Amino acid sequence: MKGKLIVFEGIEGAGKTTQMQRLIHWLQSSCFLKVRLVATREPGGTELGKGLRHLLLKQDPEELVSDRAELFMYAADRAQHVETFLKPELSKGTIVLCDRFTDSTIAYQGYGRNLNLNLIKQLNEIATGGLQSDLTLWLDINVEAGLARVKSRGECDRIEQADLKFHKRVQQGFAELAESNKSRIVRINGDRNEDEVAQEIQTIVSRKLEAWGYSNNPNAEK
Ligand code: T5A
Repeated sequence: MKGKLIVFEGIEGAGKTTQMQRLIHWLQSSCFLKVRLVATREPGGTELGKGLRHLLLKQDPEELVSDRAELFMYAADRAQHVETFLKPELSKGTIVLCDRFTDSTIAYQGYGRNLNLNLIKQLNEIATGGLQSDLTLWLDINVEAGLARVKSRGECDRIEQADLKFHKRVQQGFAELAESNKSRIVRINGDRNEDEVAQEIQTIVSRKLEAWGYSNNPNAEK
């Protein structure tokens, strides 16, 4: 793979979408990269995935989604995303910014829904064909604060409406993942204002890009 995969992770309302957009604008305006840059997300990074996202997040009091069905739908979304979007982009040398990836499944379906962690790791392996993020930015935020941010936007989706204990288990999942994957996952305190969080992300990402051989000189070739 010639490109790099940078993933944003965290609980509901952690600020991933906001910070990913800010990073894109900063990278584009700072002329850091002369290479192609794309943004995507899970679930919903492909046409098939958009349909799965709708099925996964809609509120339907008539039909409960079983935990295992939920797990397989996230895996199906990921398999399609990796095969038809992520791998082709990375093989072209693209820097891909992705809102959520494999750690979300471990945190939400593993810790949150209490499904078997080994089974989830195997499913992640099957869905990704072994593809891992090069850098994961974990926005760590107080659970109640994150849910309050989401609720202040209005209607909540099916997963946002799960009880507080569920979201606390998810948070614990991200904390344990970060602890055991220190070279890949970087913790960022998301309980600060947007500018402070964005500044730290820029510092981390620019150091990584330099370490990977990208130059912030607009005249330089990769
Ligand atoms: N899921 C996903 C699984 O269960 N398993 C999986 O394998 C995968 C891949 C995805 C759902 O699917 C689940 C997790 C999710 O429940 P989604 O809509 O993509 O659904 O959900 P989120 O990724 O959680 O999106 P959110 O929009 O809820 O959270 P974000 O993106 O972290 O937060 P953001 O940036 O939209 O900000 C939320 C609000 O807070 C404000 C923003 O303006 C916005 O209003 N905000 C701040 N306010 C104060 N201070 C700051 N620093 C702020 N930053 C943002």
